Amino acid sequence: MNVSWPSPEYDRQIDLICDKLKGARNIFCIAHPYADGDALGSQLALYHWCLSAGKNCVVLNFDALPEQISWLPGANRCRADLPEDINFDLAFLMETTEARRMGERVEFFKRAATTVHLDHHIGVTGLGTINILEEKASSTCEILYNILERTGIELSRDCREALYVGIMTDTGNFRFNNSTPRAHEVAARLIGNDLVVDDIYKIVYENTNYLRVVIHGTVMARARSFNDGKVVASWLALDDFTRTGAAEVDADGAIRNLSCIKGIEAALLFKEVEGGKIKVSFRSTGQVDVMEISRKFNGGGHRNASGAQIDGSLEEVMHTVVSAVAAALPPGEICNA
Ligand SMILES: [Mn+2]
Repeated sequence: MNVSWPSPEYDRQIDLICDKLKGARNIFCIAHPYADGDALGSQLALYHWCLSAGKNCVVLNFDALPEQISWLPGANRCRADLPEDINFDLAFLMETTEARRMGERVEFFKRAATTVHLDHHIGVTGLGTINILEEKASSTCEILYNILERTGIELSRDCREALYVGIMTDTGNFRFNNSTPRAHEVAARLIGNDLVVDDIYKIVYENTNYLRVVIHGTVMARARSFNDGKVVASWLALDDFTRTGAAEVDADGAIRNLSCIKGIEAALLFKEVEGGKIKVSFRSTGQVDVMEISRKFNGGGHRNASGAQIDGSLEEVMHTVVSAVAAALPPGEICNA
């Protein structure tokens, strides 16, 4: 059910889940593939609540955890199977917008007598016997906080830390529009007097590696400006990776250093990959619909962030794509690409 906080109906759903939690003996939880801070944070918060409440909780996860979140207390308790000899009273599905991405996870989910689906996206409805899908919540962790604090059991430090990391990462460290007063209020209560937020920030966001810094530096050093600074582009050749030893994944996020330049409309990063192909990342800061442009090159994405893979040399592809972006600039701009 799609309900909003605060409302009597929302309270009713929360109370219902609290009753199920208190009555349950064996609980398990599952989240979307390649867990992020919110998915894993909500699973581990539930795990730590269960520890405090004297309940058995299995945290299911089938993938390797990214370093930014694998340090969370309890992350080493994740497992890829459910014990066959246990009857589960209750299961939680955290954050599942696309059922087709879930594979066998949905089957696992249905193995409990009562199933609860929590999400702050309205994607698939009706997966659980109880569902709280609330778009106004900053994160799944914010919804889970509303439930756990209502149980009356004091939230342990580990539980609060997991919830905090979920809210922090989903709000981009409290920068995005979903950093609502409610998200801040919940974060304040989670911090209490014992979470050290700068330590958490550093381990999540300032835990980079040397090669990543080198490859991002190459992207920044090569930045070229077009159309009076409205378009900024940079590139990486195959040789940049062999020369430095950096992996392609190290270049992830490098386009952000370009898209935060004042006054630009679009940022582009061209990355040569094997077989004479160029991966292009597009970012728009406002009016240019980069999804539309990337579609012309058989790519896709969102209005403000998209990508495509194009055959050709770096030089040819850069020229073609920069021209296409220049042509899509708001009226009054001169194309000099
Ligand atoms: Mn989320």
